[in-house]
Amino acid sequence: MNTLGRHIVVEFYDCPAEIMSDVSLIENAMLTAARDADATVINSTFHHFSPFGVSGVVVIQESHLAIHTWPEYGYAAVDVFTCGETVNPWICYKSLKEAFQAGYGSAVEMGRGQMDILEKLEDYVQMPARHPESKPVAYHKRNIWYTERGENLALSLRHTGEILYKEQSPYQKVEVIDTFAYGKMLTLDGMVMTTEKDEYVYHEMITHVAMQTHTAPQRVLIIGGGDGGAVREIVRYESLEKVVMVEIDQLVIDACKAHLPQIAAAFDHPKLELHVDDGIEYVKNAPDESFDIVIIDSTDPVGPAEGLFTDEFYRQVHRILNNDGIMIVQSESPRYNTEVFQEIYECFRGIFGSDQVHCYLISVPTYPTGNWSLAFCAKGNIHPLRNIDLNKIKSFSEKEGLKYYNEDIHVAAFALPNYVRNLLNEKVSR
Ligand code: SPD
Repeated sequence: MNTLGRHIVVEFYDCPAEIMSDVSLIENAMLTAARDADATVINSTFHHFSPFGVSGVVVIQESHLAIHTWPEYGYAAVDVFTCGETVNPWICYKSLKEAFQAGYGSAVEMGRGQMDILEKLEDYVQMPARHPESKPVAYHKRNIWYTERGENLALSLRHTGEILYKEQSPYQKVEVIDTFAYGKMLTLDGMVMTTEKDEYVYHEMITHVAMQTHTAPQRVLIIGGGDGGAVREIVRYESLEKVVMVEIDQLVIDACKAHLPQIAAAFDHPKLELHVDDGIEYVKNAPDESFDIVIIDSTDPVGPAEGLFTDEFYRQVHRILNNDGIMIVQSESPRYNTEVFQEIYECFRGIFGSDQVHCYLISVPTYPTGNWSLAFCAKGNIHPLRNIDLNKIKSFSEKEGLKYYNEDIHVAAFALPNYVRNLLNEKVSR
């Protein structure tokens, strides 16, 4: 066949799901396939669409290799297009079938650009050659993206392609990847939990707002928070007698100790009592009025954290709080998780009383929409804006060298835009 190029359209079936969702492995396999066929790689772009598959393209001097995977079906759709005499696309087919451990594969070949019917444009003399044989390629630019994908919105971060930690625990998939914009990042079941560069916003705000409002917190309980960021903030307080942390997943702790040591910085602190256990059970069995502050630093309400977003659980937390106790809950995004957001505030009010529940906002760029909320629920009459000493907060923030929390932020965080007030049906009474 006398054609400009050869295009093979390939199906790979029965591939292991772990391979079909491993963006680094797939990128490497595609690059190896290109090189096996003696193609010259120009660049590559790969995306991992967590929780689904991988898509990517390797641009070669002789055209391209492209892939889309469906891990849930063990399936990959691949196409390999090569121009010129030197590169045989079937070498790529063989190489990829092996790398993907495909049970079976099939392919059809099309000749592209039938020379018999193509006519060279006489007046197009300036056009550069499509694939100048001799031009050396200086470098191969990798472009690998991690994407947390929701139903209608996705957040992508470019990363190095090195997966620093990847384990399936009995509860979830735990990964640490190295992103260019936000440093090392912990993900659980494909959802971003924390990153080196913006973690301080969340961890300072989930802890200090309550710690500064309470007069002298001595006993603090953290449910979840396995990365250690909340503990690191709590142990800054001299009044603290003990902080109990109950994290269900040992692998989250291991991954963070190994790869995010500046977040997991206080696991050896003498005031920390660490339980690798189910937080729901721990709270159910804890004595009445045994904590000053309880912090629910959970994942989103899917998977192991689902039971933490229930009326029954919050009632138990209310029971174990001292009379002037405070519960802080990561309460999702009012913009993104609107339904859950409304439901849990309704629930908090039913348990703590309408005037005892206050929503405050933080800005976490690596969470969907960046617009995140925390709930301040007081068992007694403590109020996050009336019971604070701004000078004390100022000097604490300065002494500790905090990066986000200060006396102005404490107050400003409780200012809610109208759309959030409306979601909460908030009657403004300050
Ligand atoms: N969608 C992300 C919500 C994550 C909240 N918890 C993060 C844990 C950080 N310690």
